[in-house]
Amino acid sequence: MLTLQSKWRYLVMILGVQLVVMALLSREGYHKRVTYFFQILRKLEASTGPGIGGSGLSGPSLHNQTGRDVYANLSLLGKAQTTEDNLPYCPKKSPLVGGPIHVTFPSGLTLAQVERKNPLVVRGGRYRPPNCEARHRTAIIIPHRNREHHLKFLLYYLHPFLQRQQLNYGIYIIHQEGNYTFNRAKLMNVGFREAMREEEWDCLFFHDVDLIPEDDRNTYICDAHPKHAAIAMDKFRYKLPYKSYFGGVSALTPQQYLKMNGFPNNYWGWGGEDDDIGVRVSLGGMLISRPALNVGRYKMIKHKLDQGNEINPRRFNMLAKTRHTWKQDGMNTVEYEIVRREHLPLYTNITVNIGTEKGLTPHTGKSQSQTPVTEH
Ligand code: BGN
Repeated sequence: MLTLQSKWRYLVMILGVQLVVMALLSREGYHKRVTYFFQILRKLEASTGPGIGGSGLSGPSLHNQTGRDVYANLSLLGKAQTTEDNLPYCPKKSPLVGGPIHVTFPSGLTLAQVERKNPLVVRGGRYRPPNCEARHRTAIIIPHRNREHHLKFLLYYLHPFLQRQQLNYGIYIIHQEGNYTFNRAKLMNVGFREAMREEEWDCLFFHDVDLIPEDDRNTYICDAHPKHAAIAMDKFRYKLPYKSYFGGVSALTPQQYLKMNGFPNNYWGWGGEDDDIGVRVSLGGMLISRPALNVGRYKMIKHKLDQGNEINPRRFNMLAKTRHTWKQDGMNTVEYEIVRREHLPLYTNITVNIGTEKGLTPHTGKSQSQTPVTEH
């Protein structure tokens, strides 16, 4: 039952919308009127929670000046075929890919809603196109700790984006156990090893949890050289902050990754590890490939510097030594202990003890422990 007060609020809201629409009808062209109307509805939706599967406002037909809804075109995918054999290859250029995507962060989004929006995603966050054989197998590696809120949004946007690109893909969350200083690059090394154990991925996307791609044409496949994908972030006014920047989202084939001995293991805390990775690309004899500036666009979910990821004061010294250290520190020396591996509906969750600067410490969790995985 609605209270008298909420009935009034509802009535005032309806009247308000009608008044605005009438005002616009009298002074604008048809297209603008419709666009404004949807913008108003979307604002209302944002203030009352997302309309996923409910109001239909986020449904496939929604377009506006800043891009279309990220779930547009997904209904064109059809149902999974019963026989998987003899499927034709997917076209080189996916017919489902559009252009800019409209990215907002509505409050009230739940993982259950994201699951409902992605019925073709299977256990572990895996997907393959139902009607054609994918030309590319891409693993997404996401280092993580205490960012569940961001993860939810990333999954909401990433799943349909990758499906429209007709990829065979899997999403891996590499969760750092414990409270010791965060180590983004080492978590990426863990992700590389663990994802490659499961499947012969031909491309790995190393992806920050707070970056949402804003254009469908930013294809999540690898290039002839390591790719830096996040070249135009809103926080840097959609430009590269500096020429050698390699942070946010990057993509390498397993061969490229191993050629540069993976990523460094010894950058604890914020900063510098992405620059080190950029230097490794050239030390490995490779170049940086980048998408067009109007395509490699990302929106960053705003947040404060995390606790446990304080700025690393040693990063300048370390960076100055990369050319002497890269062969002794990287994929060939990474040590860690898998604490838990869960194949959840929207992603594979790998919880890992990566230790501290001083090496591996026994983890404190009660769950099954495994022999530390050491790569030499
Ligand atoms: C740089 C950081 C990067 C960070 C970018 C963007 C360093 C090393 C000293 C030169 N690099 O300055 O890690 O991704 O800013 O925020 O701090």
